Amino acid sequence: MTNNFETLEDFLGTHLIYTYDNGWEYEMYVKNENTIDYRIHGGMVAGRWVRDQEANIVKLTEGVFKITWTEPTGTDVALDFLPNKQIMHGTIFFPKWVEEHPEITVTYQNDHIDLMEASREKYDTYPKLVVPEFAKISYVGNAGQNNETVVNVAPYEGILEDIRSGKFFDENYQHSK
Ligand code: FER
Repeated sequence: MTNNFETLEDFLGTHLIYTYDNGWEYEMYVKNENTIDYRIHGGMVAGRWVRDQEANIVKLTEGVFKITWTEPTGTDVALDFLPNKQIMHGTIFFPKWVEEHPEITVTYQNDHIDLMEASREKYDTYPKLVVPEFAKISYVGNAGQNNETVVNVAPYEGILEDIRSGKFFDENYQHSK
């Protein structure tokens, strides 16, 4: 794995897989300076995947990067990545309704934005479920910015093994559906 991240430019275009200490497994693609794509592979909302989520992405200091955003579901997320050390820390702030009805959010969210916004009005927000966890980064790939093929299929059994073993992407970091 690469361990020479310094500037924000180094971090943009990076594709990461990590496992939180509570066992939840996530995949993040830092698409460009204000956009992320991701898939969720384990945990409360495993199976959920999202493209083109707007996010705030900054360098805190050399090799340390922070990504923060709020979801159409009302879930808020704050993530700190130390890719040179293969660790990150994330805090997820779930509204009460996602904890009670996680299955509503387990989908390709982009096709169901209206349902997410309706659900966050219909169900309870409070008390929120706060999940702060460290994670170990198991994969770092240099996908380049605005690569539309990194997150272009739903998560399936074995996809992370396919990615980590090098089967998923071709030599130009392209995945054909
Ligand atoms: C992460 C933690 C939470 C992450 C995404 C989320 C891609 C999103 C949670 C949600 O939308 O419910 O590390 O990385």
